[in-house]
Amino acid sequence: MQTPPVIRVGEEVRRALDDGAPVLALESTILSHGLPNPRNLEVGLGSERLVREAGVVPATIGVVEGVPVVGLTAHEIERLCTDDDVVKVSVRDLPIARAQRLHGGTTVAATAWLAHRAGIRVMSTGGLGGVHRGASDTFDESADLGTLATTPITLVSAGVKSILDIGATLERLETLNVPVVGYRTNRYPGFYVADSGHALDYRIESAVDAAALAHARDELGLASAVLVANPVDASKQLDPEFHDRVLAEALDAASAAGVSGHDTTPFLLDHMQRATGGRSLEVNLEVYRGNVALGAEIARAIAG
Ligand code: PSU
Ligand code: MN
Repeated sequence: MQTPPVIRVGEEVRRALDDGAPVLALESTILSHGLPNPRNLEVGLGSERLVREAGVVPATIGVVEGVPVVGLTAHEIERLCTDDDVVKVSVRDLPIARAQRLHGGTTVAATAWLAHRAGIRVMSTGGLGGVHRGASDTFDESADLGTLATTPITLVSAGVKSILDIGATLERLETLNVPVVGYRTNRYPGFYVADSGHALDYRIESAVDAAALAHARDELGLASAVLVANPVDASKQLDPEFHDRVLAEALDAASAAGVSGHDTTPFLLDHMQRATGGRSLEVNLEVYRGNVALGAEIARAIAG
């Protein structure tokens, strides 16, 4: 039996990387586990189109039959969006998926790790994983944080969702030596809302500033990712008061229903979606589009 490649890099991505052309990595857990079908497929293919229109080669990353793929084909993206045998793959799941030939959507952690190994410098996501509420008891903190501490990539996100403990997440990023800058803001965004209520010490004004920051990190030989926090446009955010009320209701409902552990996030997101009449999903898509567009701009600035 032939041994599968360790990482399969798509033809177009390989050529772009060889030529020093800009490439933007995109995650796939958002497709396999984060968005409902068929919106996930529209988002998966639509964001690749957006990246191309910006003159950048998209590299959606995922796992196909155990093989990590950097630059999934449209057919493979469709499979991750529609099949129900697709698992959520963070870094620790890569060997299991490989040995058992599983299909997987990769988290920010696994996507960043694979992108960096393939030589990609920039990636976009919607919301970053972080520290869960109650983590001081449960120890539930996303592997995204630890992985970003040792993966020198530039990551564009709209912060972490407010269902997490945002203050604790920012503290952990500080401990892990991960620089965080606001894109044209000094406020850390709260995914659905432009301002999470937490301040940032530093901001950048342009994609060129982000490229300069990544370059400085490389010159210093630091291994950490650079996080660019890109808020949703204030005119498109969930009304902050409405957001706070719905979130409080969702948290109450979760505790009343005795939901805990890995079931908590899907429960809260589903509750938010129903309680906002689908508005939270629309904001989610808007946020993601914005991050993909900015990521493409940064990829171009870095490729120079
Ligand atoms: N945040 C969201 N939606 C998502 C995710 C995060 O609002 O789908 C995904 C991302 O892929 C992220 C992962 O990397 O969940 C984090 O999961 P965990 O907390 O299990 O590490
Ligand atoms: Mn977890």
